[in-house]
This record gives sequence, C-alpha cells and structure tokens, in this order.
Amino acid sequence: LILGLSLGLTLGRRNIKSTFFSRCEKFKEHDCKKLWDLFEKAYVNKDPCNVPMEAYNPLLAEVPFKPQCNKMMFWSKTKDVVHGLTAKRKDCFVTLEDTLLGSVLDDLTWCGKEGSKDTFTAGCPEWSECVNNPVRSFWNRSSAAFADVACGDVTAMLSGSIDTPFNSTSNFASIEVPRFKASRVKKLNVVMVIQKNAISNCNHPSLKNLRQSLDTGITYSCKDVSESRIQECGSKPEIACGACW
Ligand code: ZNA
Repeated sequence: LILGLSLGLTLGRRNIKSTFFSRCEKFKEHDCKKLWDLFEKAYVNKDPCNVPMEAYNPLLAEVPFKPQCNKMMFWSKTKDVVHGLTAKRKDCFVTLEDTLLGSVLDDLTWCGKEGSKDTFTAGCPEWSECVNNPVRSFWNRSSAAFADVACGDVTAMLSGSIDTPFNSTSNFASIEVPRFKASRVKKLNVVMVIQKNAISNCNHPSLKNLRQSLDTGITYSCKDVSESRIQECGSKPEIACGACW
C-alpha cells in the first residue's frame, strides 16, 4: 500500500511537472526551471486551504502580463467557445489562457501539504471547498493582474445559456471588471454567446449591474452573437478582426 501510494504520488508529481515544462517550453525566452521553482514556492509545504493569492506574487512578478491593447478578451461561463476562437485568431484576441502562465496551468489541479516537499494533483481541495486553495488563488491573482493591464477596447464573452450572464460571484464580476480603469480602457464590448435554447441576451437585467460597475468614462456595448458566427470567425482567417460580429 505504502509503495503504491508513494509511486502514485511520484507519478502524479512528475506528471504536473512535465506538463508544466512541456507547455512552458513552447514559449521561448523564458527560464521554465525558474518559473517552476517560483510556482512551487507558492503552495508547497502549506495547508492547501491556506494559500492566499499573494503567494503567487513572486511568480507573477517574474512573468508580468504585457498589455495587448484592443485584443484582450475576458469571459465568464464561455470557456470552450472563447478558446475555440482564440486558438485560431491570435491575431484578434488574447485571453489569460493564451499567456505563458495561463496556458501552462490551464485545466490543472495542484496543491501541497504541510510537512511535505511534494506537489499533489489528487486529494486537493475542490474549487469551493475553501477560498484560499492553491488553484483558485492562482486564478484570482492572475486574472487580477491580467485585468490590471487591460487597455483600449476590451471584449468579454458572456453566456446567453444561463440565468444570470453577469453574476456578481463570478471572477469576471468580482475581480476583473473592478480593475478596468478608464485611464487605460476605452470601451467594454460584451459579446453574448447565443447558443440554441438560449435563455438570456443583451437585454438581461444583470447587464445593468455590469454597466453600473464600470469605471466612469468606460463606454459599454453589448451584442448578441450566435455561437456559429463565432466559430465562423475562427475558421475564416480572411474575416477582419473588427468584422467577426
Ligand atoms: N482558466 C481557468 O481555469 C480560470 C480562468 C479560472 C478562473 C478564472 N479565470 C479567469 S477569470 C478567466 O481568464 C476569465 O477571464 C475569468 C473567468 O472567471 P469566471 O467569471 O468566474 O468564469 P467561470 O466560467 O465561472 O469560471 C472560469 C473557470 O474557473 C472555470 O472554467 C473553471 O476552470 C474554474 N471554476 C470556476 N468556478 C468553479 C470552477 N471550477 C470548479 N468549480 C467551480 N465552482
């Protein structure tokens, strides 16, 4: 049993470490070993429910997000549609998950334990089990930093398939929108992703809260766009970025 456990843990750790390096090495001119060491320092040997977002400050400081004015894309409950598009239209849009840190850690789970030097990928707290878990704190810290550098026209893809497209409990509402500053961000273009059986659109009352949350001076727009139109923009590189919808 002990052999099996330690073997499983070692393999799991190898696995996230090798995933980290293989994803990281796709980005040239970065010291992936240094990044892994900074990453580990954030959560290793700590109670996995007591890793605050500040634990990732040294990692974020090593690879700060660079402002990509007019291309920055935010999202809530539309992950697959958004990344289906940004994978093909890097010329138009960039999400947090298209940056080095975001792409390296997307869809991964990790945590440490007090008294251990290991990284675990199983038995970690669920997203909502405790607020200060290593995965949630990473995404909170990195989405705050990504929103801090937002500039020009910013796009956000929200879902027309849920009751409340702009939900105050989402990362988008609670972390990202409050960080858009009128001195940098000119306009927020909301794209409501309309799938078959959509139940809400740009007229949804929650979007009034979004308008009211915006820093004075940031212009707001909202457009209902079918999922198929978004996919078309992804599959036809000849469509100009500004003509996607
Ligand atoms: N790539 C990520 O896993 C991720 C990215 C996680 C959290 C936040 N972000 C940033 S913030 C992203 O770049 C977007 O711009 C913003 C989206 O955050 P949101 O508004 O809270 O949207 P969401 O669809 O509710 O959550 C985004 C992702 O967070 C999900 O795809 C999950 O990976 C994770 N997540 C959120 N809530 C839960 C969850 N995972 C498990 N249980 C949850 N309750």
